[in-house]
Amino acid sequence: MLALLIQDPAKINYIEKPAPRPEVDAFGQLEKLASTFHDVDGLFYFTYAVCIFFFVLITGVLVFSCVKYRRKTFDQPPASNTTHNTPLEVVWTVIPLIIVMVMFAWGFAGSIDMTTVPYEASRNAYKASAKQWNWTFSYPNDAAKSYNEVWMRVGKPAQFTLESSDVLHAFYVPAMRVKRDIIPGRFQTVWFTPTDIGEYHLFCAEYCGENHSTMYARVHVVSEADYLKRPWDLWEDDTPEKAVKSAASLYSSLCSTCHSINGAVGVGPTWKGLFVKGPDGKITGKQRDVLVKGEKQTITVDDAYIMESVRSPDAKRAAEFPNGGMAVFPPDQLDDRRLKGIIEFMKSLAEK
Ligand code: HEC
Ligand SMILES: [Cu+2]
Repeated sequence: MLALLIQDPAKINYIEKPAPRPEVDAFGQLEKLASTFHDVDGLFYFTYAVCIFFFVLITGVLVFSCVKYRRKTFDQPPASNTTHNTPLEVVWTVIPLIIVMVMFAWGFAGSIDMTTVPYEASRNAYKASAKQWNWTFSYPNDAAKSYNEVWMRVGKPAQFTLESSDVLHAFYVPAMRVKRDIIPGRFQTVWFTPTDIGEYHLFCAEYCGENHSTMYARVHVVSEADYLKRPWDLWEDDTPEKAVKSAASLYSSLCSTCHSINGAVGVGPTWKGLFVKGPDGKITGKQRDVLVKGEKQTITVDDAYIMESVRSPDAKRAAEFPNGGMAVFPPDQLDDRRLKGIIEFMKSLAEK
């Protein structure tokens, strides 16, 4: 697993195994529906059929007329002097109007459905926090968190409260037919009932900066029995070695978009060489220039400095990054236990 990280840690959001290829529906146009929102598919195919029908009709008449009524000689008189045909004009205005009104009513009903959270879903409420460039999920009636992965019970309506701590993002799970913009400073909600056990894609569907394309998460829909095993809680009963491993995967979910571990400078400083191993095997922090309110100081990297860099990054900025840009992680997004795990992971990178 670490080998994978070392290959290209700066760019790739660590993914343990490749994402499953989505199954498609009978017409091969949409991901196979895995929620109760059938309406979306009905409306999509209706619109699609209408478009194809009129495309063929209009282009057909156009091509036919171009060929049949083309000018064959220079002095040929016009084929027709007709300028108006009121009945025909009424027909081609009223028929499209009716079709568009059907689409509107269908779509409006669907959008009301999607934004009116039923009581049962509101009792099974998740939170999805988006930030550049990762997702943090909290579980219904549970203090647990997971990153870039979320587990849900099959057949149980669920609500997601969406929030962003930086810029616009969008919550998009194609197989569930839900998509909702996430607006900083506002809570948005979506709900859906997953109907099939499986693994589904969750994308950020609003361009949100350099690593938008890696802002991807997975939705695991599992049985009640599997859910009760709390598959998201990697950190329960961890040994120190396992904690470093879990921290490595946290690193790739939360930090790798900006921090490399191979020396490459990214959006933020590399973690390589933050800690060094002395000849006696003792691990110590390196000397580092920081800016405190714009004043340069030299400090020794230690646990407290790392904690501070994550909780209030602007207190001491790495001197090469005078403009900051570190993502703040308050304790409700990354608790002390996990943060300490990440510090152990940083120390595990120390070389002689
Ligand atoms: C959006 C990009 C971004 C993300 C994501 C990010 N950081 Fe940073 N980080 C920065 C930048 C930029 C700096 C340099 C400015 C500063 O020191 O405030 C920085 C600085 C740091 C420093 C100080 C490093 C040094 O060399 O002194 C630490 C420690 C740190 N980040 C830890 C983390 C951890 C842990 C995570 C993941 C939980 C994380 N960062 C996620 C951008 C990011
Ligand atoms: Cu995005």
